[in-house]
Amino acid sequence: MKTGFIGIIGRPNAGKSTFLNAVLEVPLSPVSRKAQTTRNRITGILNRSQAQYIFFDTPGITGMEKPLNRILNNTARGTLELSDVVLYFIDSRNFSADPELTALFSRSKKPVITVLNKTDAVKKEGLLPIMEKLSGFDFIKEIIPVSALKKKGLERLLNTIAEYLPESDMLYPEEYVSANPEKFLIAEAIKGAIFKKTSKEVPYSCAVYVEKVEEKKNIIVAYCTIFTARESQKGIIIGKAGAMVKRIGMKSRADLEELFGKKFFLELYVKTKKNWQKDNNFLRMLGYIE
Ligand SMILES: Nc1nc2c(ncn2[C@@H]2O[C@H](COP(=O)(O)OP(=O)(O)OP(=O)(O)O)[C@@H](O)[C@H]2O)c(=O)[nH]1
Ligand SMILES: [Mg+2]
Repeated sequence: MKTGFIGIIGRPNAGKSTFLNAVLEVPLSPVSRKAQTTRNRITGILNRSQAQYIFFDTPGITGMEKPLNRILNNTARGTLELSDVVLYFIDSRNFSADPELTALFSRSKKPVITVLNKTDAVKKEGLLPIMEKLSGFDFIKEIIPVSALKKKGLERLLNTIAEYLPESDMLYPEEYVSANPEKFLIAEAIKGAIFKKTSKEVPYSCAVYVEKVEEKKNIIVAYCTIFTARESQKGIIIGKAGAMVKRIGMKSRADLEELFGKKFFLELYVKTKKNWQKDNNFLRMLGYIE
């Protein structure tokens, strides 16, 4: 059989996480309308009779070189090195030439499958100019149109990916959906809920730390802290009489129960950690840097 690593790389909001969740059929990786929802490398494992696919979902690569952006970009770049094949995710609704990404792919020498996503939202003719712009790159081995949202074209894409994976036995037991630790997945779910429920700069100013997880017979109990960069944002996260933090808790609990197939109880605390984005020790504690 085939087994290998697949890096999912692209600009923010291209639909990378939506794709991963669609093929895994569980809400593993947070999705939102906002750019930069994904902040760490997330591993998703899909088992099929012909192949074991080990996907890496990554933060969208941006040009802005703020400290946190640099870390997110490095996560995406580092993923290239680990991958057997790369999925170059494109939002077909608004593609423009991408010299930064194509240079990155060219240097990596990895085979690239270009995925034209969101085809449910564009006319077929709209794809031709994109294909033309990409035709000169010899590292692009295939171009496949899909709709991650409507789950169209995904089987064809999976079959194509398998052609580029090495012959190997499975690397993970069949029941694994992810290689990320439990604490990490819980933090991701909470961050995802914050992205869904809050607006403007607020979600970008939040970090989540999972202190303790207790696995009981019928329920998983997790003690977690949401850190905000400013005191005013703490008020927004808590909300009137705690309404917002309650909504965040309900949404993340629902996702986690679906993901783990078990009942969840989340104990959520909210604290301020001034300018945490610039605090290297804090970033290390959160796992953004090693
Ligand atoms: N119409 C349409 N919308 C899609 C499709 N795939 C994803 N989206 C939407 O695009 C938005 C971004 O999706 P994400 O999956 O979070 O994108 P991402 O590439 O992971 O974004 P970052 O993590 O920020 O880099 C969400 O609102 C999705 O619902 C698609 O095939 N069609
Ligand atoms: Mg994402």
